[in-house]
Amino acid sequence: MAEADIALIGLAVMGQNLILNMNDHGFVVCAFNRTVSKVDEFLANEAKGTKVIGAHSLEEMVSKLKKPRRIIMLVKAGQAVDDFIQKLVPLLDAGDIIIDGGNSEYTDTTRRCKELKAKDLLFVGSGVSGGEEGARYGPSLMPGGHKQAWPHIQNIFQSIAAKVGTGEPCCDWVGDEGAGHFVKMVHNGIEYGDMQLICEAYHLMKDVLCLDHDEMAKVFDTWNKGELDSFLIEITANILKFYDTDGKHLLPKIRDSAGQKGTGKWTAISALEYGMPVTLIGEAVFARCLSSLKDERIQASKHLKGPKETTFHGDKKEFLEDIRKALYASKIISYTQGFMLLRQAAMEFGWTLNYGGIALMWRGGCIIRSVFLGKIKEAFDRNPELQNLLLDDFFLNAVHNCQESWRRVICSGVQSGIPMPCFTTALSFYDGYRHDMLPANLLQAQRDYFGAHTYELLSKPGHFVHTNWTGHGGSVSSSSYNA
Ligand code: NBP
Repeated sequence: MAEADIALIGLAVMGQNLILNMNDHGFVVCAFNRTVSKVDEFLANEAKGTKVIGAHSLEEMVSKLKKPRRIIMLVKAGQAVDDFIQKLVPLLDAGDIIIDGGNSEYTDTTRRCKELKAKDLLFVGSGVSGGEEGARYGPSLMPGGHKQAWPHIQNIFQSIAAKVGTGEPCCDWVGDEGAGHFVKMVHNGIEYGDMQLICEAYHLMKDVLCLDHDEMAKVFDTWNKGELDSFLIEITANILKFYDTDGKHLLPKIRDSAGQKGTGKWTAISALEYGMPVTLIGEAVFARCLSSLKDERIQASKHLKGPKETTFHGDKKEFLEDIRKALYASKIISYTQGFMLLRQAAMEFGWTLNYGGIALMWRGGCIIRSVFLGKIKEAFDRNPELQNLLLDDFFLNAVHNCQESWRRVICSGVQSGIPMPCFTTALSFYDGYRHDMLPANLLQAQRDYFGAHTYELLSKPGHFVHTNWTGHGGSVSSSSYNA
């Protein structure tokens, strides 16, 4: 009997929690998993006493679904998604909907949209953020793909999503093809940036100001009451005050070698591919790479010297406020760059993205949730055509207000030999973006000098000329040679 509103394939941590979340909101979910024994285990344990039903084959699962059938997969990204799609296609009817809620690459989602459109099936690739807790009690959901599917899944998605403000759901339709997964990818990249910025602030507090862990925890707790109010600042305070079973702080015992699963790297690769200067996320990825060279760094630390004088002589309280402002300004730059990448991708792929809506989707439920994202939403509400976040009055004033502190922190940190890849790249981006004239005139001249690549004159943009700089090279220009 067709009794289930939706089926979910993939009974690992995300899938199970999302099912229970949907159940809480009154939807009947049919659960399925590749290893079928997990279906019965789930029904007998976590889902006991709920309306969740199970299936022991895909055929049984499909037969239990109301039409149009809605099937969401939360399985390992990659081949597993294609394998399930291939098995589902012959069992479904035109207009049925397959949703991939895993961390798939947006290019795969775009490909799957095309493949399934040819079979008259609807496909949605949805970013799901917030981890286990989010999946259970309200994730941030970023669906994209075939828009005809949206009216059939909107109620389920917006019911189970996190809510902010007066109950606005952190879920809205993102755009065509792989737009949902692209936005999720950029979210993860921004997460890398936010985390690295906090780490740089921690490094400065620890090694320049020589604060102990409890003092630092207090600082982060205070910061969490102001404009930096966010999940990541909150958990940083909690981590700093966490004691191990031996009565000592746990944090200094943790090996300083960062892991990564790839979504930050994908964001940086996309930025390079579409020519957007998303420098902060790139630096955050490289900072993790550098941290992972732990053994090499231990060797290097025995040979490579830093500055002799690292003690801080100024006013600690004032410097802490400078660090807070440097973090805030750098964060503004990171989100500015992230939205620049989204805008560029939208142009490349012909997507219509709702930037304010995206900020709202990230406002709650996910790892980068923050009060700050509400300000971004307001900026795009004020001007949906806003070309760059830095040009919104609120953010422009915020950066102006932080600027002197930001520069002071970077000077002091550099003089003390503290690595601050994200603080510094953010300031370099800011200084680059605000210059109407950059030294790229020299760069163009160099390119033309050695490779006859041509250049434009300021007085004649769009008109490319070549100069015979040496008197030997002739006047033929290059159109294909790229060095
Ligand atoms: P996993 O990413 O660990 O995937 C486990 C599920 O994938 C199980 O149902 C497993 O079936 C199935 N699976 C695997 Br593994 N290989 C398969 C294959 N070749 N064919 C069919 N099924 C296969 O689970 P998760 O951590 O719950 O994450 C689910 C998705 O959500 C992933 O794409 C993940 O990246 C994404 N995500 C995770 C988080 C998080 O915090 N964990 C957050 C946001 C998004 P089995 O039981 O038979 O092995």
